[in-house]
Amino acid sequence: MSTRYESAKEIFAAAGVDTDAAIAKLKSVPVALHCWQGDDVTGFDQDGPLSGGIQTTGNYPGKATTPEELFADMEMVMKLNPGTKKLNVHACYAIFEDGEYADRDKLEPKHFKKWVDFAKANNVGLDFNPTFFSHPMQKDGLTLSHPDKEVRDFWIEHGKACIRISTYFAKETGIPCVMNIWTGDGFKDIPADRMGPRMRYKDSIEKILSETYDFNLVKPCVESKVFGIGVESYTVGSAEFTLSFASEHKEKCLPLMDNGHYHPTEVVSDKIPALLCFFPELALHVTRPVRWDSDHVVLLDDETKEIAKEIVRSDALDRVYIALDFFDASINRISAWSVGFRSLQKALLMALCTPNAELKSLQDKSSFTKLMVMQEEAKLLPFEDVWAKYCETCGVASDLSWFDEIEKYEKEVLSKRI
Ligand code: RNT
Ligand code: ZN
Repeated sequence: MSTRYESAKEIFAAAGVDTDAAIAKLKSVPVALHCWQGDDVTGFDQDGPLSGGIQTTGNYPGKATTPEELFADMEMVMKLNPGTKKLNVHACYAIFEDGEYADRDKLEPKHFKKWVDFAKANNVGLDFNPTFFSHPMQKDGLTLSHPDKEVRDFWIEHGKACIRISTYFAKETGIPCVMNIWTGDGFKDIPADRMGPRMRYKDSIEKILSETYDFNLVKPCVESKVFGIGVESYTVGSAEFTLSFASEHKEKCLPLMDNGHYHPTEVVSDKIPALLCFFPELALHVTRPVRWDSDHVVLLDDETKEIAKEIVRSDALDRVYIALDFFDASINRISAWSVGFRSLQKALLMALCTPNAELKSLQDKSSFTKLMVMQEEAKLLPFEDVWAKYCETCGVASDLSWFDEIEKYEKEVLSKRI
């Protein structure tokens, strides 16, 4: 294996790429692993179905139904896959002990102490999300933009509680906590007033952000969306709304782009360098939309590679917070997590192993013929050997034995769950 790597290293070096440096760099880049792939976005704070503009499909056996099961599954994913991880937790994953319960507006750091213990035990940071869905106070499909002040106030209190919990996460782990605000607020059919809900949404998010926090520790984000299931005609937090909001509040929040949330021919890869011209930092949800925001498992497809390339070429690995966001309930969930995590790692490593400086200089010289030739040539560089080396240095399998472990775990653990 190492002879193969030595040979690949020479080939890359001849193309102007230092593969050792690429491997070392990737190890310093955290990617957030979303807890909600483990249980189809169910959470622990309520018994109802997933509702409010998102949907999982599939009924594969073995999903986690308790915190202990979810922790065990996530530990397995972290162990099997290379790279630096962060855990991404939703507020509906609060862990209540001894029969206590707190509604979303009353959540406290103590309800997430087990998550902190789990993160510390695995030496990873934590990201957080208020949960504005799957709850009876989401009325008529609306939360922060509802015309009724009582509804809005409930969700504003939830948002503020989540900022306090995010501060707790950042202080406990010593790693900044990205806190993403996404709501499914919108209408199934044609609205009579498009601006009113947006003005209320703006005011509500501003009220949430009036909670005191240190922007070095807590990074609130606003995520846009084009449409949701059951809210096909109008989304309050549209792309223009969200981007304008983030731009007006640059000193206290970031824009977050989910690549399933745009019209089908728009690409987030192109939006990354556009936003980097104006925002010091931004956040991403990497997903795979199939015809709509279907949240399929991330693969090593063209757009995933382009997203990684744009971050690397913009020299923005420390300005872009990368998180995964998909939930497939039709296949083994640990495998889904692993394929998604590995795909993004591969895309980032490929981007770091691309002769970006040379390609850029061809563009700047307007040598477009050679640029096309070189870009095509770069696709055939022996990346597989660099990936194998990266996996080896991270202490994980680069061959399919990681999947053997998942099959074993399915047989011994998952299949015994009811
Ligand atoms: C939904 C958004 C949002 C959620 C998570 C669970 O369309 O992408 O980010 O997927 O908050
Ligand atoms: Zn998302």
